[in-house]
Amino acid sequence: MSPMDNVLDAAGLTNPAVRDYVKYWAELTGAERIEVVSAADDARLIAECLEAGELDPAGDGLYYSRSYHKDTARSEERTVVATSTPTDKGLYNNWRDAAEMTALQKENMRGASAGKTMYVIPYLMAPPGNALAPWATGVELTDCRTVVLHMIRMARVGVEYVNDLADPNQFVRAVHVTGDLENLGQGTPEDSRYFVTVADERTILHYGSSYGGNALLGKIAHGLRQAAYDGWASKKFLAEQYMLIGIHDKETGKDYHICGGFPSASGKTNLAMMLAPDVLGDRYHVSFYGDDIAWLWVDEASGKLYGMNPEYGVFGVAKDTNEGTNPTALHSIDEGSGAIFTNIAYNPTTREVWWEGRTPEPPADNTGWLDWKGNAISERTAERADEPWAHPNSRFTTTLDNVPNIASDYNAAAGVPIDAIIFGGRTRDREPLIRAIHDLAEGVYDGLTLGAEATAAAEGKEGVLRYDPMSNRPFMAYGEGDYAQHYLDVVGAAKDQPIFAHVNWFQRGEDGRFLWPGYRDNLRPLLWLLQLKNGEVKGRETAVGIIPTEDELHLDGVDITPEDLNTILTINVPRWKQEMANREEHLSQFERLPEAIWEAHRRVAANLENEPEG
Ligand code: OXD
Ligand code: MN
Repeated sequence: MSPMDNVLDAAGLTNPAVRDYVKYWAELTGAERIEVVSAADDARLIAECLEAGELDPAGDGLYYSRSYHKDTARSEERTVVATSTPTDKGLYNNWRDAAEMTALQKENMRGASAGKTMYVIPYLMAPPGNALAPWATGVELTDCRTVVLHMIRMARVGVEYVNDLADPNQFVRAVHVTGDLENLGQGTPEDSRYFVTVADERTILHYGSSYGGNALLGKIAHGLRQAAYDGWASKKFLAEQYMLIGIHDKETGKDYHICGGFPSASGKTNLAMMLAPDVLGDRYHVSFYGDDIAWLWVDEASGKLYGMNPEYGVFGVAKDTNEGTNPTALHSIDEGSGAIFTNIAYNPTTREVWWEGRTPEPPADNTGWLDWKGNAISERTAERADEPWAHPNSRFTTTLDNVPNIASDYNAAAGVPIDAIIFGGRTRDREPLIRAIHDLAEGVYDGLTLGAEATAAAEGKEGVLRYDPMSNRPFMAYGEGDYAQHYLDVVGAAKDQPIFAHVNWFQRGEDGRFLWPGYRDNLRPLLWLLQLKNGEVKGRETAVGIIPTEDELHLDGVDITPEDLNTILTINVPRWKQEMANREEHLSQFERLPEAIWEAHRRVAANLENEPEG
């Protein structure tokens, strides 16, 4: 019996296919020892990280870490989806050949964990017992201890999730090797990092980062890219970068569930964690299921569309999180929550943390404060005085249980029936507050033409969208045309169709101010949408969908002028016509785009031609 067998036996890891996989990669990466982890190891691993200086204490039951300064975000250019089928190439998935990328990654990883421990993390990206659990099972191998702690917060972790699989081979093989971060040429022509999902082999090989988005392989690489591919290959499900919420109507006793996609920086986490506005709180309760990923499938027994959040935690952006924007998030990282902060500002003396937008001004007395790179704020030179204290992509990691309004059934095997699917971007002048979409094909069409306005000068012309189809641009696993067909097939098979809508909380006035107050008030247009679906309101038909009349929205307590309200409930026809030409160009890039999507596009274009301008 080898020493490695002894470790696997002691950990109770019995699945023979998992054992072979662990041995293969331990040998290839040259790890000095292996350790199989489960959620119960959290406290011990925290203590080890504190001792080793990989974490610092940030209050009672709160922890702080700093990543290497060139390793603070996902790298889209270095992320590829590899398969053996060239027709899997899409516009956005950076398709590469599987054999070529596997060979390259093996060379990168060979011996790269020498002297280190390789942690074995068996995980499940689903509520236990869920219909999609066979696609949600994986084993991450990592040579980074803090990655283990993040994974324990973001996924269900333990050998029980892999030991008794119906097919012992049906698990995602997810290998993470950090590499020598100081010598990887990040962002230069010599960049040697690669983040590869070998989708048709269900193998993830990530090399060259310990930042969460590149290193927590259950989340984005498995939960989005691999799962999107699996959902398509099995014809069974969709994996989407969606938030998922529940709305309980205390008067009627009914429960509703809404999921939806938003490109980054469009307030998805804030929406997911929203509470009802005070004046509506007696009637409605909003509950949180997830802020980033939803898998959708048709339940065989009821024929209804169901959804669930495969994650077990939140990997949230800290910037601008405060009592006004997202009190729920703040309470999910209270003392005792076990939350881990990454790359915010930290005061080792007082153990306090701070990030831009946490309070309007940074702490007045900057004594002892260190910025995200670990440099003393008080010693900054004049020209560096305005640099942010925290990295703009600094994060907090906390489990779902810590979110105060977590849905009571978030962990239920069944998932929840989906009533509505919404898309929303950050659009300054064209998209109304909400427009309900007529049917599935128009819904998918709307998702495919989702985007965020170019902000940085280099990124494009003012008012021109950087398209981000379904908010999945960085996570597309196969061709966009095939993706659209698969979406039509999965949702189209549901007995009750969800209602689709496009929302926009970000219209601005001439002076740049936001016209709609947003945050908790965003519940109001969503309630209208559910009423529309129930036939309780009619709305007003426009060329691009149905929008609420002013008296149909519950507006008690909303701070908005009649003029601004009128603007956000009106369609700007000339701007829409302009946008249609951009959309045509955008969609033409997708191979095998279903005719139903082109028909939806032409229908909307023809409607706009017939709409009076004004
Ligand atoms: C992302 C994330 O990068 O959710 O989209 O972290
Ligand atoms: Mn995300």
